[in-house]
Amino acid sequence: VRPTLAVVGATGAVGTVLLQILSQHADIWGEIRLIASPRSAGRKLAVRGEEVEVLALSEDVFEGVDVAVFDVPDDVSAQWAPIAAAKGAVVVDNSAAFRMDPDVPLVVPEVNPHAVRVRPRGIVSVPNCTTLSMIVSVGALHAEFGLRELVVSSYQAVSGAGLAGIAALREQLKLVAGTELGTTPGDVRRAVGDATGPFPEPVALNVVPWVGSVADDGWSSEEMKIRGESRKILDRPDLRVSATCVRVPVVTTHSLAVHARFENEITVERAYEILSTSPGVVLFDNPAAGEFPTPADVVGTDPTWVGRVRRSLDDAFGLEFFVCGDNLRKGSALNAAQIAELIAAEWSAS
Ligand code: 2RA
Repeated sequence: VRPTLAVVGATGAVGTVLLQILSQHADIWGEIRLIASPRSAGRKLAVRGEEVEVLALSEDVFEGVDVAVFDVPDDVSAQWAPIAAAKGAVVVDNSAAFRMDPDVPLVVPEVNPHAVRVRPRGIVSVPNCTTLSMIVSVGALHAEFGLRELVVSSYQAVSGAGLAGIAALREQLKLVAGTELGTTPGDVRRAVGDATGPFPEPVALNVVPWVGSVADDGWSSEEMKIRGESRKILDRPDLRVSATCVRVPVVTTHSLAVHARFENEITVERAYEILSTSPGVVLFDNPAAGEFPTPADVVGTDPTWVGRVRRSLDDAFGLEFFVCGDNLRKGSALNAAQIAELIAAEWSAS
């Protein structure tokens, strides 16, 4: 018998992409059950070419579910993932609720697929979209050169903040379109008014050096996630990581400028070989021909795209590069689907 899959949060930004991915990947599932808040219950969504009615989240909906992918806010996952696990489902959780729990593996199938098998709580976490957008390429380079330190700056799309983030950028773009705004202090802010949506500042015609909530000593929660999650995924608890997270007026696809420092000396030639042969990575790097990844080209695709690869000028152990990854695909829904498929493969193997 094929395993039953539940998608919790089926109507959200990530849930929507997950249903598309499930419709495109090999059809390994028996029933696919769609679950959302009572507000969305009764809606019909297409998956695998069929209309499926959305059920309201309750204990009973997990009856008979083998794998449950959660794409819901942290507090909802914190409450409901253990309930689904107690009902016998393996939970694949996209929220931050369990990522740093030592009894919950944090899995990127291209980097640490073995970790999925040890899950004492019956929960497997999906890393944050910003970590995911770079870690496949970084993990491949780490396997060859031995990573010592990461210094990254992110350029994060508004869909990281869900459908509300997309709606806010679209509204703000209307408010500033065709104007001369962006030439005097505060003119964009006044035009946008209170239409900032989930962001602390206008994001149209702007960049905002703040993502997430306030953490200690001036850091943001998003920056702390990149550090903690990279350490856990790569199993390097002492890895040195500094991140600066920035929101930019892009709908979907996070980018990061990465400075990585390794134990072994770098050659760009070897880095190219690794990046061009690693699963889930596309090397697109010919600036003389105008070729480097940008979110506008990467959105809607599965891999992490890497360009601008060069050895650090003053450090033979350092590599600089730029990555773009669709934050709703590899950054969340795709990685979750890949984990769910790894777990489903245990079913057919047993
Ligand atoms: C963001 N990474 O882009 C966050 C979402 N988890 O807002």
